[in-house]
Amino acid sequence: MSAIIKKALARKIFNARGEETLEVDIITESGFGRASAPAGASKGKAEVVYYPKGGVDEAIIKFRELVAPELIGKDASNQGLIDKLLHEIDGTSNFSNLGGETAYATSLATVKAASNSFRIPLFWHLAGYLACELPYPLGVVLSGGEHAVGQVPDIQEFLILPVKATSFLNAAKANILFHKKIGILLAKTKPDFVGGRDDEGAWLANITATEALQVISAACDEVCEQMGFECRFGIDFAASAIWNQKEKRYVYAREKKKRTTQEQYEYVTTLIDKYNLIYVEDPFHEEDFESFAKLTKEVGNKVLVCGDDLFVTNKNRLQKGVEKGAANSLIIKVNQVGTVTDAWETVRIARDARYVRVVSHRSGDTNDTHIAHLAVAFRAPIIKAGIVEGSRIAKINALIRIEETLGDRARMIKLPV
Ligand code: 2PG
Ligand code: MG
Repeated sequence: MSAIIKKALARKIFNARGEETLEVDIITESGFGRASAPAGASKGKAEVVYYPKGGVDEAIIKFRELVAPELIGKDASNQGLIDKLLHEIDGTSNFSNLGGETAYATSLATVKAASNSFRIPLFWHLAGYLACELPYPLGVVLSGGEHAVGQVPDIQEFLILPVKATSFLNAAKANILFHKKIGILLAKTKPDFVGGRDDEGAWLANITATEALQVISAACDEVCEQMGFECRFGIDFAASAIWNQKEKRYVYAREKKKRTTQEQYEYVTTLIDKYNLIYVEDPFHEEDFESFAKLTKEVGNKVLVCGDDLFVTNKNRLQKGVEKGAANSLIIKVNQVGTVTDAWETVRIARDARYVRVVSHRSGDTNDTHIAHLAVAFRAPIIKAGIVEGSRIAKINALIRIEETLGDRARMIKLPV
């Protein structure tokens, strides 16, 4: 069996939002790997640049002219070398030449080609036989902010976490039940609810954040009762999207309210207490490490305070966070940094600092399933992958298959809160 690369192809495809994206095929002497790049809607400022100026078309030309010839003859199982090569060809600090999405699709397609060449699952190729722990699925049930239009909550995501599920299959069942119940409750209580959903399959409804949390609270009790184990819920504030730097206020347009940093802090802690939230993502904007640190100090023993736009999977930003005590959890989105190796270096720092890793999809995702494998390989306690939409369920089903592959050795990873 050989993982020597014979051919490398790139093409334009579409993500589930209908946006153009890039797909890469890597063909080795004994195998094949394919990966496509997902896209964010609410992006962190410090993410790598997705595409060169000419978009996907220019990225494909650059791939064919600059990347593919360099890949031929290289060993796909030497991921470090491939990712280093991508950085060298690009020559910038943020992949603005090749495009971060090219780096991403190439890096992932290569690692998949290597695992396929050796006929072993991707997670196994990355982490070895001992990787046997499954993440808890964090699923968005209601949506707002930049993931929606119209009279929706200002908060971007309301998410469920089935914290005491004993298998991944049961955890996924709980999330699906939760999603269904929310839909039924909304249909009963909101005459104008027509069953709309966002890109991630979460419900869209003309409600306030308070109403959303009340509906979720009621559904949560029912799901816990029916499934026989504890489920909790949380929020992605995506606060950078509502932060107005000029006014130094968080602008809640629907609520017609502007909050200072102190008021935002009080709002977040009030919601944590009132609804017993287990998870808060990006409660403050991406440069406010201090408020993250203050909140972590106050609630970090019982709540996951997660940085997404704050860290953008970047090891230097995470290192700064660790030094300041900002957050106790972080989102891992490989396309925020470009390559598997870059993401892995950040994961390593997070593990050493005991930050809870949350491997995550993007709102504009494809039906690629590799993040399911990355979550197991990175020993991430949580995967954020949505619940029911096509490209979301693809990832959930991939984890169900991994659980089956692991058989008796499979177990849910321990959550620290
Ligand atoms: C987020 C993600 C995923 P986007 O903010 O966590 O839900 O959104 O991919 O649009 O950045
Ligand atoms: Mg987020």
